[in-house]
Amino acid sequence: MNSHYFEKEKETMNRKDLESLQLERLQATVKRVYEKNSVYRKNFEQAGVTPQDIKSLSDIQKLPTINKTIFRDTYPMGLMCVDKKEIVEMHMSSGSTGTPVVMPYTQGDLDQWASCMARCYAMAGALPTDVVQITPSFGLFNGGFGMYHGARKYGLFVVPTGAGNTARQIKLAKDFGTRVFTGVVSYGLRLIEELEAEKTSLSDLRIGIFGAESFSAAMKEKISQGLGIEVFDIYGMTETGGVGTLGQDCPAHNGIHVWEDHYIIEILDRDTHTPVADGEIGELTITALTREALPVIRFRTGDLSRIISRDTCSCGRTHLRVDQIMGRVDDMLIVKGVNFFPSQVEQALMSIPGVLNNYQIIIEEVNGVTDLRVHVEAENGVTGFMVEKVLKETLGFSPKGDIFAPGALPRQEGKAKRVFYRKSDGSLA
Ligand code: DLL
Repeated sequence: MNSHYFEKEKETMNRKDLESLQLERLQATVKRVYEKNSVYRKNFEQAGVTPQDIKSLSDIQKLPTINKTIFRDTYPMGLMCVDKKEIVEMHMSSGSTGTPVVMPYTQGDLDQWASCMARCYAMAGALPTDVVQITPSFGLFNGGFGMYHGARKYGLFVVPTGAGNTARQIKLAKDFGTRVFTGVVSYGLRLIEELEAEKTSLSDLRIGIFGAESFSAAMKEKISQGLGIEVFDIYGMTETGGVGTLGQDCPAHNGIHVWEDHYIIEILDRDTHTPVADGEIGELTITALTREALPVIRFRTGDLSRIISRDTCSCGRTHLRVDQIMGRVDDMLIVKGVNFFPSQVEQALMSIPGVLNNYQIIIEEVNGVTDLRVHVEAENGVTGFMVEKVLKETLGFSPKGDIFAPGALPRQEGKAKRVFYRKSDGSLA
């Protein structure tokens, strides 16, 4: 398979060399955080481990894991491992639990971010001469700026529209010949809606790079069909340094390549925090190997996935592949004794012909029992019964299904909220 690369030598490095590079970088990073940051040092001391104990890659398991809590406890920059004068930029997310997470960047960190992101553009087939339209917001959210830094490094012509004003996005895409479109997943859906309303299409568009939200295979297919383009699933988060730092799927579309020369990825059992076998689902846990200002060490992301393969991919890349993100440790829903993730509901809904892209999953109390109701936009002819039947096959119980006309459900800017709880006054929260 033909693939474009930004850093071919690193992206196709053989596994043995990749692993020795990882070990060398792991040892250096662990030593640095231990020496430079008292929070990290205390954490290591409590676990009874010192940098000298890291002699092989599997010794990473001796190190303590962390999660978002440590960011909250050390807000705003207590986890930083460099002097403040070295910081040139910061991004921040409130995270799904509302915990503020701050990521400071040195110039070296911005270069690392841009290189990871440039690899993603190249992997998606973008050419350095292409026009890229960047629609995630530019601000504290890392999406806009990350895609910008990477596009500049790769040499793309940037149309930095930021979020919203879809009619203007379409006009600019036509006027400037946008070939690569980037956004949060739900914005891909919004773009399709607006193109349909205007009865028009984007003839130059070829590549869509989307992420930041639950991204089922069915949703990916809808965006790909709706825009007539190849769609890529990009992954990253504030704590690892932003969009694209972790990786993306390649043209083989068989999992997300994780940039292993920059990050070590482990999949841990969500309860015991011990490694699970390849192929098993668990919590993605990340160690940053090349970040300067704030390298995370064994950061439990809360995202659930599994390792698909460590073998060389048909695209030529050797970096391992993980499955699309299946949900979050903390967003599992339990209704009528059944555990499930919102992404399973999405996948089931999207399999019904005529069902459109906007939906709400509503958890409500009916006669003192927790129940599930799904609101979904659909074309004429789709009935609530059809929705209930498909959901019953997926979940094993019958939720209520309500059909709404196209455009009737509320829209949000940025990441879409899909799960709601019905309050006692009937409103949704
Ligand atoms: O959402 C970074 C990003 C921006 C990724 C634009 C892709 C595109 P945060 O706001 O820190 O950063 O949120 C990170 O979003 O832990 C996942 O739960 C979720 N997420 C990110 N990418 C994907 C994806 C950005 N491709 C959190 N599929 C992560 C599913 C994703 N979930």
